[in-house]
Amino acid sequence: MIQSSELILNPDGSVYHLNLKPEHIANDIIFVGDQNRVEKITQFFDKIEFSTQKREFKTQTGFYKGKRLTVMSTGIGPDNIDIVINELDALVNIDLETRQPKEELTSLNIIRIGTSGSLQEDIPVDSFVMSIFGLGLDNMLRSYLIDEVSNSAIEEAFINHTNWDARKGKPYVIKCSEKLEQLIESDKIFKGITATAGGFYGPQGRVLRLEIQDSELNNKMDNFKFEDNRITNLEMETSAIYGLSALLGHNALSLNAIIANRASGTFSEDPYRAVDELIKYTLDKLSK
Ligand code: R1P
Repeated sequence: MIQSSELILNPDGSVYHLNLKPEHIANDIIFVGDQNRVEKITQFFDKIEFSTQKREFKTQTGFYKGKRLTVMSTGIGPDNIDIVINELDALVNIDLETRQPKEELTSLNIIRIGTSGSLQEDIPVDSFVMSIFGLGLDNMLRSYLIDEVSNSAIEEAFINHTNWDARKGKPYVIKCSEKLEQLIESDKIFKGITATAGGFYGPQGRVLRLEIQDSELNNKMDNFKFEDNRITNLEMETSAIYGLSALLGHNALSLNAIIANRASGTFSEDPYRAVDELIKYTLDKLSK
């Protein structure tokens, strides 16, 4: 039995941070970072059957063209993803009454619709990127036993290429769900490795008033190649989503609207439009 200090439930039986009970979520779940983006998606729904919010975790479940979908904001960063995916998994794979893992497990389909900065000059602002791999620079996943799901060949190549300082922890690499990749891909979406940082400024090479440990890291990432894969973009959730999903048996895919190009120093003139386009594109593919 999982103790009440380990799997915390609210007085109404919902999971602690997400405020959700099992009947509140669909099998197909869209993650967004920003809580205001939830309604940008559900405005297109035929019907919304459930809404809740606690802290940055806002959830709405409803139907889009007859398909039941949940849209949920995760807030910013891999630490939040640890909360979101563990609690979602508990909703489907742990009996909350007996506090025992279920014998028959459910696989959720998780799709992130995020925003991100491109590292490649030829991946312009307002384009879309699908993350074939998540490259975690954040360490969160290293609290789990990840050897069976991580790609050590890409990890070692990246560590050597960047002369990575081991004091920052060991980067990890996890693949997306091939099933979701096939469902969503098209020739208008760039594909590549998405690097996930544990912060927005120093961890992504931004210098305001603090010197950073490796000022060349973004350039080194930008010219890293492993077979046909290059690092396309940098954000703060993908590798954590891929890692926990792979460990728990869920399918995950991360899509990002590119709103900044770090190589050319440009920022989208209308980042909301880029995100809206990605939302429409994804809903259309999911409802087919
Ligand atoms: C930083 O501004 C946030 O924006 C990006 C990053 O991953 C980070 O969460 O994604 P979202 O727009 O989905 O939050």
